[in-house]
Amino acid sequence: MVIETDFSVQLRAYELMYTSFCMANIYEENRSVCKYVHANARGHEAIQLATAMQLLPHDCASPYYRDDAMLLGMGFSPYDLMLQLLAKADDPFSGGRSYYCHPSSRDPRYPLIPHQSSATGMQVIPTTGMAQGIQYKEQQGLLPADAPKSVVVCSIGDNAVTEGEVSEALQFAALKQLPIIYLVQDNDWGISVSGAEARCMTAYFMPKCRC
Ligand SMILES: Cc1ncc(C[n+]2csc(CCOP(=O)(O)OP(=O)(O)O)c2C)c(N)n1
Ligand SMILES: [Mg+2]
Repeated sequence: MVIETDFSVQLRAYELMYTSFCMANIYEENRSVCKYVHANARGHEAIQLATAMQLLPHDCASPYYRDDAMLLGMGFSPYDLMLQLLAKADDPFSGGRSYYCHPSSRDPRYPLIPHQSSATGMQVIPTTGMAQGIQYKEQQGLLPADAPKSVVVCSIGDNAVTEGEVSEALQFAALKQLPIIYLVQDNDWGISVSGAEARCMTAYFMPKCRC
């Protein structure tokens, strides 16, 4: 019996987890240089990399404001990310005009990333719209016959999920069965709001299974 021993994917993931960890430490040690508000993937590295390493250039993604490990997993370099941190003109996302980890990209080497706002939850409706656009093109036969299927990933935190517009987007995506994955990173906190406070209501409902 031959046992597969190709650990290249795991090694790459581990390398990127460690890179992300080191970047967070460097930022912390250089607070006087990294003056602006910035968040990082600390504690969230594994889920972000597991997601990013599945994405292909014809997919779309809205990374959350702490998803720098996800950006590393897509193929962006630490240098690329730090250009935005330090508001440099060569920043590949916004030419130094946005906060750290607020990506936007039409670079054909990576998934398509729409502009990311600092207002949490605001990414959800536009990103759901991208999935609707993909579905529309498929249904209308507007894509080449051999075009690969695209998926959209919308990343968000447990607290931003409580925002009203997020409910609207989830409802619409379920109704239309859109090709979108909502990745909720649940760390039980939204700055100072605990999970117990944010999720105090019990008015859940079970949607009918459409499978
Ligand atoms: C609309 C809006 N309200 C408040 C804020 C301030 N804010 C920034 S991050 C954050 C917490 C978000 O919590 P969560 O979605 O759980 O993300 P986490 O930081 O825990 O990953 C808040 C309230 C904001 N950026 N936008
Ligand atoms: Mg949270």
